[in-house]
Parts: sequence; structure tokens; C-alpha cells
Amino acid sequence: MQIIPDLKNNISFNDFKTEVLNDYTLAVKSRECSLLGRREVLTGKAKFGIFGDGKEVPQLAMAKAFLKGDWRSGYYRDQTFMMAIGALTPEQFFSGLYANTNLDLEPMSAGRQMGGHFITHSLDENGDWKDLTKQYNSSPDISPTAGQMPRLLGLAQASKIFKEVKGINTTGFSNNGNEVAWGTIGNASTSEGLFFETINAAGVLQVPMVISVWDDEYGISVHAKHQTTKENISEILKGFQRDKDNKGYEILRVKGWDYANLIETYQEASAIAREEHVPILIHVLELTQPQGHSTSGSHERYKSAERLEWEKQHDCNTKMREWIIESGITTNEALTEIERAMKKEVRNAKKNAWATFLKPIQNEQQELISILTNVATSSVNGVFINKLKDTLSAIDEPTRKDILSCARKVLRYTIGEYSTEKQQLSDWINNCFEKNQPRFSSHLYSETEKSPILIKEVKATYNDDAKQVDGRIIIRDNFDAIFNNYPESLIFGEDTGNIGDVNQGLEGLQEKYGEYRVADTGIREATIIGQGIGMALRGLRPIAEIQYLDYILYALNVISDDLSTLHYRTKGKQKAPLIIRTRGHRLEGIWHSGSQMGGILNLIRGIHVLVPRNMTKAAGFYNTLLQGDDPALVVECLNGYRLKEKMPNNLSEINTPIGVVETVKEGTDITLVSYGSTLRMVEQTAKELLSVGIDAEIIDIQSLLPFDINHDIVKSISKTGRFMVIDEDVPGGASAYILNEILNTQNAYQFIDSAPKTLTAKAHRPAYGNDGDYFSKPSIEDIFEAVYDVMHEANPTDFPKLR
Ligand SMILES: Cc1ncc(C[n+]2csc(CCOP(=O)(O)OP(=O)(O)O)c2C)c(N)n1
Repeated sequence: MQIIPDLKNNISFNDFKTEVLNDYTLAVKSRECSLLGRREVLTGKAKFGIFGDGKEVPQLAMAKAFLKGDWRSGYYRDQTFMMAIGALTPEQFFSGLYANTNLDLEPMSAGRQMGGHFITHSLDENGDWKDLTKQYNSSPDISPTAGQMPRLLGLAQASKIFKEVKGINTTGFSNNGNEVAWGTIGNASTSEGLFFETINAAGVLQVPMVISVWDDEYGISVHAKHQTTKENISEILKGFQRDKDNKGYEILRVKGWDYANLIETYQEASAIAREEHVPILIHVLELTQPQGHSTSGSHERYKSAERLEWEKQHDCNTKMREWIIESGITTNEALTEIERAMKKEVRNAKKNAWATFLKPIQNEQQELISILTNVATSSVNGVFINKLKDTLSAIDEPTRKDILSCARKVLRYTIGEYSTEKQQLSDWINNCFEKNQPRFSSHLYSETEKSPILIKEVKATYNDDAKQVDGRIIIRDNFDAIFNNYPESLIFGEDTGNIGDVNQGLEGLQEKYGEYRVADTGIREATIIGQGIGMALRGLRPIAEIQYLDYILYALNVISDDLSTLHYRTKGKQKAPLIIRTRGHRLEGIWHSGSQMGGILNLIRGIHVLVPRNMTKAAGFYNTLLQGDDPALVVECLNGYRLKEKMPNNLSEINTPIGVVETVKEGTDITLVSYGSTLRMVEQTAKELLSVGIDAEIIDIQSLLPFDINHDIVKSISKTGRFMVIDEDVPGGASAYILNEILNTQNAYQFIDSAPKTLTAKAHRPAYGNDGDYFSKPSIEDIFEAVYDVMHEANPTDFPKLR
């Protein structure tokens, strides 16, 4: 092992020594956090712990190569890195462990995520972008293994876009695309499909991405022999290595305890990625896990005595210590002094974190106790109330649950009593919820003035001689206007670029706006979404195209785990206003006519789900979304591109409002609620129903998430007294969601004279062909008969039995 003062930058040996000792100090500090953190869990103060012990030294090296403006997309082992870039203090580390809901004290997620899930803040208190080029940036970690990979691709690709696309205002976002996106992943997690999909895509795109594999040979208890072919990820990825004829990767290997070589390796990786925009894989070998995987178990159960002994000897901190002494940088005594000081510092940090966590909760406890004292005096059940109060008083370190649960139990003892003391308790409980519920439930969507829900409707207007055109022309011309008006917008997906999407809604736009802004991608839905998330995190306005709604399932984990939780889990400190464009609803067969809407709706809360019935409405949704800062899924009607629509004369100004339904036909007998392609069938059916004397009102939901914010549906039902939800998803799918909104949220039960009905597809995926469709999804006859049956039941005289 050699000592490597940074001669290129002419630092003196003394400076070099200082830097090494600072690094060692941080490695020890981080280790102390892990050791104490585990104890905090085992003694019950924190619920769960997963720490970065055994991975400290390579993270110090990575941090040295990480520049302002760069981005990290990593996982729960990276506390040392976060400390090294100045984004995490020991006190914040413990605040995370305790789930402190105060964002100032727990800046990673205000207690929403378990410790070890890291972020930096991209947005200020008003939701405005900070200058991301002047700070170190970390995208927000998630727990699903390899879940950080798709977004890493987008973070890296943003640099490419900033470099290559002219006309984007990069101020505050990029310095000519010189930023590197740094990923970290455990060796076992490289078994995931998301890892391989990302690796391939980054090689194709040639983006400045450096992915480090922290290799400790295990994935919890499962050894590399069950995880990775040849037990070696860099070995099997050799085919990705670039050579003189082919672009590809630079693949580097280094031992995770070899401080000097780690620093050299990371500097080399940084230079190649930054200057050449080449992706790099650093396989960091021979790492250890001194305390085992997490606080949930102990590694003695699955590691042999020899392995445990080897880990002791190869602990990266121990090895770094040995190297410092061997190299004459300092003495054993001096290092012992550092270790002692760090133990003390971390212990104090832990104490402070616990005290600041507990104090406001104890204040609430005291507040309640004094209220309960009064309630007990005034209530006939004072004895029981005092008992509950005493139990609460005896808790030294209460949770909010202890306090609120006690208050609510006491309230039950006062049923039928009417005293000011009881009222005080009741008010206190209400206030407590008002104050505390947002700690856990706020920021699912934008809460700023940029929320797209605030964008007012602008209706389409038409010239008298407006032409009837194919729907695809409307969507195409609107995208043309979007790319013209928003230089930071771009679209990408399968067949999106060269041919202008499978339905020609982007025809000619690649020629006009270039291959970076209207781009073809490989067939890889999960990383198409990841590209979008990463680019949106860096201030671009990506539109990720999923070719058909049916194939969104391949990307659903990324949409659900990462995108939909992103604003929530950062408590509004990061946003990714990605628009996902897809097309769905009835066409042909099992995989081209899906409307797996129920699953989607329930898995992606945090994303707006919009289902325009035609292309004019769709165009209006894109226009609305681009003025806002939330992510959304727009499902265009797959069978609507060739249907004629009138060309508006204000295309780029149309805004379809989010969360607002539209009554497309007024009627008196029954309210029919539907959306998307099915709505057209409902419209046709309503015409036929008129011939038998049934006058239906039709409501187009348009926006499933959020749902009918103004409660217009219940207003219609209060008029007609009946309603039916018509949907092409399976029974209990989206129709159940819609029914819940109408009955539970809008309280429509009080206005209905007939049982609420849903008409859905069969429980299976739709069969192929016209008959397959007819026997699988609701047909016009099905809708007619279902509505007729409701009317028959209500009035058998006027509507005698049909069949
Ligand atoms: C998708 C998913 N599957 C399973 C898990 C449970 N899990 C958490 S960590 C882990 C092992 C990861 O091992 P590795 O990638 O080697 O990282 P290490 O923890 O060793 O640093 C597993 C299976 C998970 N979080 N996500």
C-alpha cells in the first residue's frame, strides 16, 4: 500500500495527513453512530435500525470525488457518505432513528422513513428550487432493493440533456452538464431486474453515472453463490467494458478497506464520467458488516466462525487504522484519542437527539394531564379517569399514541356529561389531531401555489368553420406547442421518436425538436419511468411514454414505490413532476385492452390519474400539468386517435381542470358515471335509452385522482335519485373506488331511491376479437339493460321486465 498525497493539487504532506485524519475521524464517528444506534433499538427507544458499519472507508473516497451539483442515488448503508458531504450530523442520524417529525431536526424525512434513508433538500419553504449547482444533492432513498437504480439513470441523463440541448435555462440546475450521478447498491441487490435494466440503459445512453457496488458477499443471510453467477458482479458484467471500437462501461475494482487505492479509483471514475460522459461501475470488494444486516437479526446465525474472523480482520476502519500507523501518519495513541473523543461526541449527540425528540411530546403529556385532572373532578367517573391519568403520568418517555389514546378513552367516560371540562378535553383532542395529523399525512401532493389543482379551466373554442380532424392531429399539434413553449420539456419512450409514437401523436416532432427531446428508448418500462423521475428531480419537465396501459405493470413498482411517495417521503423538500403518458382502454385481447385501473389507482396515491375521453381533453390535461408541480399519469383513449374531433382555435391555451367532472348530458331519471372510452358507449346508450323513455344524466369523471373535488356527482344524484357506475375494469376494481367516493365521501346514500349499481367487465382479462370484447367488457346492450333493470325495479308499470 502506498501513501498518495495529492501531488496534482500540490497539497503538502501535512495537509494530506490532516485530510487522512479527518477521514478517519469521520469513519470512527459514523461507526459509533451505528454501534449506539443498534443499542437504541435493542433498548426500545427506536423501532428499527439499519446502519452503514463496515462500509465507511469507500464512502469517504466517494465523497471526495463528489462535487457540488452532483447527485447521489443510493441506499441505507450510506450514512458515512452523507456525513462526509455535510448533509447528516450524528444528532440528525439519531433523530431519524427516533422518527422525529420535526423536519428541522430530522431533515431526511421528518420521521416518515426509517433511519438510513437519506435526502438533501432541493426546494425551499415556498416549494421553489434552491440552486442545485451550489450544493451536494442526494435523491431520496427507498427501501426496495435496487429501487434507486431507475432514478439514477435519469439523474445521469439530465446532465446529458443539459449539455446537448440548447435553449434550456440551466441556471441553478446544471453547469453545462458536468454533473455526475453516483449510485450505490449492495452486491445482493444487483440480482434485481432493475439493476440490469439500468446498467444496460446507461450503457446505451452513455451517461455520466458511477455505480458503486458495496460487496460484502451477503444479502441478509444469503451468500453470493445464490445471488450472482460466478459470485462476482464485475466479472459477469465484463461484456459491458468499452473498448476501442465500442462504447460501453469503464469497470473498476477495488478493495473496500484499501483507503489509498479507493481514493485513486474514485478520482479516476469521476474524471472519466464527468469529462467523457461514460458510465462506470466500481466493484468495491471485501467489505464487511460488523453488526450484521440490521437490528432484526444477528449474523452469527448464518456466517461461519471463519467468515466472522475474516470480517474482523478486514473491517475497513481497522484496516485504515493499521495503514495510518504503518505509514507514519500518526501514532496509536493519537488514534485512540480520536476514538475516545468520537465516542463522547456521538453519545452527546444521541442524548440531545432524544431530549429534543421527547420534549414536545412530554409537553403534550403535561397539557393533557392538567386537563384530565379537571375532567376527573367534574365527572361522575372521576375514579376511572384518575386511574387512566395516573397511568399516563407514570410514562416517562411517552409517545403521542400513549397520550392521545388515553385522552380518547377518558372521553368515553364522559358520554352524556356536559361540562366545560369535558368540552375542554374534546377540543384538546380535536386540536391534537389538527396539529399532529399533518406530521404524518401532509405533502402527498403539492401544497404550494404551483399545485396543478389550482389551474383554472380554459375551454376549447372553435371557429365557425373548424375542421374535423383525427384526434391524433390534435394531440400532435398540442405537443408541438408544448415543446415550443417549454424548452425544458422532453418526451421519450418505445417508438416515440423516429416514427412519432405508435399512433403518430408525435409525428414529425423529432425532426423539429431533435433526438434528445423526442426520443426512442429501449423496451424497458421501469427505467423509462426512472429516467423521468431523475430528470424531473433536476428541474427538467420529462414526459415518459409507456406504450400501452397494459405494460405499465412492468413499471408499476417504480411508479408506486418511488414516484408516488417522493413528495410525501421528503415532506415536500423534493419534487418530481413527471408526466407519464400512456394509452389504454378497450382494443384487442388480454394485453392490448386492459384497464387495470383499480390496481393502478390504489397503488399510486401521490400521482394524479387522468382519463380524458378524447384528445382535446387530453391536450388540456398536458397543458394544465405543465403549469403545475405534481406528477401525473394521463391515460389517452387507445381507440380515439382516428376518431374525428373539431380542431380548437386555442389549442395550446386549453386547460382541462384536475379533479373536476363534466356533465356531458343532462337528464332526470338516473346518473350514469363513467370515464375514458367507456364514456362514449354510455353516451350512445343514453340516446337509445331515450327511445324507451329513460332520460339519463351522464357524468365524465375525467380525473380519477383527485376525484370530483366539488362533489358534482352527488349534486346530480340528489336530482335523479339513482346512479350507476360503468367501468371496464374487473368487478371491485376502479368501480369500487368510484363507489366509495360517491357513497362514503359524498354521502350520496341519503339521496338514492334505488340500490347503487356498478357495471363492470368480467373478472378475467378480456378475450381477443370482437366477440371476445363483447363477452368480456360492458357493451351498449349491457349498459342499456342494466339501466333499464334499475328503472324496472323502481317502476315496473312503466318499465315492464325486459328479459
Ligand atoms: C424488493 C425488496 N426485496 C427484499 C427486500 C428485503 N431486503 C432488504 S435488504 C436485503 C438484502 C440486501 O443485500 P445487499 O444488496 O447485499 O445489501 P447490504 O444490505 O448487504 O448492504 C433484502 C433482501 C427489500 N428491501 N426489497
